[in-house]
Amino acid sequence: MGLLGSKNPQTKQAQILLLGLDSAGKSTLLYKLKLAKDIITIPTIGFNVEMIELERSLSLTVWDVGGQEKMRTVWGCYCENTDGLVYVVDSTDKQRLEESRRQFEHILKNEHIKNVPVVLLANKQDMPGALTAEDITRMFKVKKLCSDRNWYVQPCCALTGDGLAQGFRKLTGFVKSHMKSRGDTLAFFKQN
Ligand SMILES: Nc1nc2c(ncn2[C@@H]2O[C@H](COP(=O)(O)OP(=O)(O)OP(=O)(O)O)[C@@H](O)[C@H]2O)c(=O)[nH]1
Ligand SMILES: [Mg+2]
Repeated sequence: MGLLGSKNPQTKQAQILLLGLDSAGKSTLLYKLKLAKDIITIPTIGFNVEMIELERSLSLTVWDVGGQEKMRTVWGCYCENTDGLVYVVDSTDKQRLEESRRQFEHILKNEHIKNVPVVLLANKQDMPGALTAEDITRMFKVKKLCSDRNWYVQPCCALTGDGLAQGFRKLTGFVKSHMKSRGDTLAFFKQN
């Protein structure tokens, strides 16, 4: 699984939390990114964790936590030390969109992920009638909820992989500047 870290000593490590309701497509997209393969998933009870290196300078340890109702109660336990949040939405599941939005709003209030950058993945874009990234941005009130942090909404399809690398690259950029500004603040406090 490669959790021991990158071979390159210059590579920084970031902890990424991957959340969203059950069946949003979290595990499918994680393994599509990791293995470039289609896998048949089963609902995640507990979590999966994988290391993904999209660029040499930053390695992402991605925590994919199950999204079933009983699992959502423990999402908060995974927030400590998180450097970036990826929130996956099933863009075809209009019935549970409000539930997904409420869970998103709730997790953003966790003090451990205050100011942590967010990428929302508007997944299942291959399906007819899927809501667009613009629809999800508006319906999730992302501008308002994420006014204290960097955010981006990326349309994607976990089955084909379309949009996944773009979404994670955007996150990587955000995470780097977040880690840098946090490092600068720590350095400031150490000096003063
Ligand atoms: N059509 C389509 N189906 C998808 C896509 N992504 C995932 N799926 C399907 O959605 C179902 C659920 O996917 P998972 O990856 O297991 O969902 P999950 O978010 O990990 O769910 P939990 O582990 O229960 O939280 C599977 O049948 C996937 O094949 C997509 O982009 N398009
Ligand atoms: Mg899963």
